Amino acid sequence: MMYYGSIVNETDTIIDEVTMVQMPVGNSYTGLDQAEIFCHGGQYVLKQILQQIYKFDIRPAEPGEFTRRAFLAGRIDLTKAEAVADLIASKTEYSYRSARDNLLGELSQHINTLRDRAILLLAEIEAAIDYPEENLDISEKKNQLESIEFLISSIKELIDSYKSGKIIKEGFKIVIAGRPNAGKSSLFNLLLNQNRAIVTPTPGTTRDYLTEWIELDGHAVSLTDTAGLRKSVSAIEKSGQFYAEVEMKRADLIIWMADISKKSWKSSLLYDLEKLSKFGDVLIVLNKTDLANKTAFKNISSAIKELGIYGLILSCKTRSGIGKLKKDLINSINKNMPDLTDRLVVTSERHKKKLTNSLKYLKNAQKGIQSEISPELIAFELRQAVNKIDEITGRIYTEDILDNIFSHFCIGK
Ligand SMILES: Nc1nc2c(ncn2[C@@H]2O[C@H](COP(=O)(O)OP(=O)(O)OP(=O)(O)O)[C@@H](O)[C@H]2O)c(=O)[nH]1
Ligand SMILES: [Mg+2]
Repeated sequence: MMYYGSIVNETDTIIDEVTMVQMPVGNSYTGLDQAEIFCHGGQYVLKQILQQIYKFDIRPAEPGEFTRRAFLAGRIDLTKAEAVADLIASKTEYSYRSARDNLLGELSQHINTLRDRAILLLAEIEAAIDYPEENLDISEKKNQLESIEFLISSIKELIDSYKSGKIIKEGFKIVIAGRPNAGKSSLFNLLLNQNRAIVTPTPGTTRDYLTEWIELDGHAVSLTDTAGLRKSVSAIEKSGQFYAEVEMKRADLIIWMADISKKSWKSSLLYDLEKLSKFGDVLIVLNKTDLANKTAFKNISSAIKELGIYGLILSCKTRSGIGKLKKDLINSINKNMPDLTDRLVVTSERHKKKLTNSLKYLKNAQKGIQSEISPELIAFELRQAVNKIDEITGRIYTEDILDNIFSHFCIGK
């Protein structure tokens, strides 16, 4: 019910004309008795109304407290509460869709189905504890193994989906790296369509790393320009290089740029390729090809063959190769993002951790069933697996878990 009226101070002077809505237990966001006042915006009006309200036993909400109360009142489970924050933070169609689906309960439904299955199995195994004289027959053992295999593969599938889930939530991370002066900042600016990073002919221009968001084919991409990597440099540059390597480790894809106008580019690249093997996906880009004449160009092609690499030929100066580069980047993103239309994707690192823990216990239980160890021990492992699942939906929680989750919310949510 919406009411119209005024808010008055202690001397009955009207502070503001307002509307107010009252939401009873069970019909509010928090699930508790709740009221909302709609006053005119403006700092001073708000301050005066709050002053009146604080005279009662009322205080401002902590970050995420409304959602936390909704969880504690049993209106939503923890995955739905977390989805509220994800929905607010979502930047792209994909991240919006996955947050919305989780808010509507897709993840909790799926998790609860798995939980029911695990509880059923647990009950069967516990029954064997009560009747130790009865031996497990072969078909029972087969059924139990089938159940646990189903649970293991379902949970593995969820864990695997986090690779795409992380990209959905945090964007696809591309890091441009290479030796000094290779043209990294030039490429960064080109992809950004903006002169964001300083470009000069002096090697070692970029000292810090720079990150900006771009959109490629509807995907949110975070693009990072880094300091050139080389030996014997100043302390500032060394620090820049340290962060360059940290960023490279976190990248979903590294664009490694080589400057083919340097005489020794081939041997340098050969050396660098070995160092790059410890990182994930790398796209080798051969830059400054505008400086190569016909013979030099042939040499590049034969060098690519010799090194056994896929080298993208580029000139930041003439922009030749940029279209191809963008296509390659989009392919690389799509490779990491399978068709998500009808798939459940885990986007939360917390959920992934709990699932990984649960999987560990399920595997122990599986071994236990296979080797027919005492049912008490199998039941113990299985119960632990269920507990970990319950921590995802919040059937089991501690104040610490809640503090951690809700501290990331903003005030008023
Ligand atoms: N001819 C030619 N020059 C280029 C090309 N790309 C970059 N340059 C020039 O190469 C120099 C270095 O370019 P940057 O983009 O600053 O290189 P960087 O890799 O960021 O260098 P550091 O930050 O020092 O590691 C500048 O003078 C650029 O104008 C290219 O495709 N062709
Ligand atoms: Mg630079």
